[in-house]
Amino acid sequence: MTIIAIDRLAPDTHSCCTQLDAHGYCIIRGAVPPLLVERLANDLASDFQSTPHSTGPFYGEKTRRFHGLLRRSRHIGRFALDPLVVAIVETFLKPWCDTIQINLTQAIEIEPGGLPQPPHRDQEMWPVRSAGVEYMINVMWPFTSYRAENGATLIWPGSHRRQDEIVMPLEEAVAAEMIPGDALVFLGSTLHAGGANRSLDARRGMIISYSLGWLKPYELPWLAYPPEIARSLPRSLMSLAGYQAHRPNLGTYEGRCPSLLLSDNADAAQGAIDILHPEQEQLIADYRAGRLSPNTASQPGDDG
Ligand SMILES: O=C(O)CCC(=O)C(=O)O
Ligand SMILES: [Fe+2]
Repeated sequence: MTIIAIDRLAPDTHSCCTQLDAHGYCIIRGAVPPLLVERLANDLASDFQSTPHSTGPFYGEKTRRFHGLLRRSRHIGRFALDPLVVAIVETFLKPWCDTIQINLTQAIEIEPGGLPQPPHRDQEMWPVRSAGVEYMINVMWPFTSYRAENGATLIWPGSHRRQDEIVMPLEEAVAAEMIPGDALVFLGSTLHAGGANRSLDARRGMIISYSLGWLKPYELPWLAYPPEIARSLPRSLMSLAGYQAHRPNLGTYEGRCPSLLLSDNADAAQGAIDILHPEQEQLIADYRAGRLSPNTASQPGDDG
């Protein structure tokens, strides 16, 4: 099967989303300049060196992984906030949330001899499933070339439509072959795995994933980026990484939007402030005005 790729030179959210919807993944060729990937990879090189091997059958013994990438390189914003990626993510997730959030930033190295990862769907980390709802979107950014022989991510096209199948035949998988600058986007419901590295060189890259803004994220952003660090990072990034309440009143600090921790007067005593949808405010107003009573459940087709 051919790999479903899109050329960034003609960025088009609609065609990326169409491919994601049809196949569960797409590759954006030339999403960012390779030089930028090189700069980012250079910033992270010493972290790769100092990070011990992962432990456990999922992560894989011959891999190294580290997180909190938003604080490790000033180049990361160009990746995390890529307009095409954000538009794609919002198209899939915004029907189910007010705001999206960063679920995870993870650098991954698969060393020579690394075994294939067990196939999985990343959104299985949340023990709920609602038909047609995507909980997260993944973006894999390669730092080295990704080839079938060095462990390129394996994707099972169409697996997002076959969620009852825990595994699918290996022959149906494709290796997402890429070069630095490309980006592999795939749904949280798409079956995938890191491949086996049968080459002599390490395969390096990073995943930035995004989820519904009200879900518990994989990586706790307030620990990865405590306020004293968050204050030194771009606001737009920190909004995506936990410093933004989600209506109604979710993910707050002292009853307020946690973005207050990014300001200078963060320590001043402040009262709680509701963060509600207009419909919720209206419902409360209706209740107070006596327009709601226990026996007046609205009927389908009612106007109000
Ligand atoms: O390394 C890869 O290609 C995929 C990694 C992955 O899917 C995971 O760790 O959840
Ligand atoms: Fe995964």
